[in-house]
Amino acid sequence: MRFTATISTPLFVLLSLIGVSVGLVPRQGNGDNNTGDPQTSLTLDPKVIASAFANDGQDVPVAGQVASLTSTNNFINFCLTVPDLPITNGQQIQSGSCNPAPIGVIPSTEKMPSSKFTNPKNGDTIASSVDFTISMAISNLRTGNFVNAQKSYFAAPQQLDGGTILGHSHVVVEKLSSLDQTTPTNPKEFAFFKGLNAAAQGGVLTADVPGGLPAGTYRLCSINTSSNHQPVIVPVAQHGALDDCVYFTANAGGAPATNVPAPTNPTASSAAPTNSPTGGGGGRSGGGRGGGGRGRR
Ligand SMILES: [Cu+2]
Repeated sequence: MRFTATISTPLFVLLSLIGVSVGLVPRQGNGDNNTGDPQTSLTLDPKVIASAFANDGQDVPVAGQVASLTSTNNFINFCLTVPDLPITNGQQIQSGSCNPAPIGVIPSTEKMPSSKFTNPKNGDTIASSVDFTISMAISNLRTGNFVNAQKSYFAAPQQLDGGTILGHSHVVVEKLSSLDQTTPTNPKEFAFFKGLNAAAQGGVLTADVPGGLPAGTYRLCSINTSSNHQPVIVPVAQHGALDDCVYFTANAGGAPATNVPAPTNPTASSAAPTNSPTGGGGGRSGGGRGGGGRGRR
């Protein structure tokens, strides 16, 4: 770069001191796109513009359908429209934020994730306050991939490996008033939560629940996500559920839930504290057992 070479040392030092990087001196035209790395360029490459975003969709009206927001620049500056909100910036901001990362890579319909709990199964009754292991069969998710949940939450697009979404799962247990409860639950409250950081063994993910659960009725659901903890995204609107939920009871007379072996990966739990997939929250609410490490991850 001749420009750089001709800058005198004192000038270069001055530029550095005032925070001007020679590399960031604006270039004219589209030089960035021709010579620079498009993954570091601040210029939108026309090749990735989704031209259909300019259409609000109302040219094909459907009763009750609302107009889409439109954009001719992939919404790259969208968060400027909500100036009162901070940029998510990799954090789990409880008061709300605006996230600028694109959705990313979407698999084919042949690779849509699905999961099903194998323990407890729907309708099971397990022994209350006794250790048990949640297990869940999962397909079409390259598990074991999770990023730092405190620094990189929603901080990168969904990615695939060999056509399969890279990611991990989580399980959450919510206490219900009864198995046939019809009122919505409060997502801020749960009896147990765990990020399943380890890769599936034989297609099955597991989570130990030390001490088990107090007597009661519960809903157990999966949260299948990409590496950056965002819910998995699939190519079509009409698809089967990408997650599972089962309903079960814990009571003193319940059968010990021992129909699955203990996890074979001893790091499944120990990996979590510093890489807590969904971090905060904590399981201190809901089931009454709260606090402690349970639910923290
Ligand atoms: Cu996660």
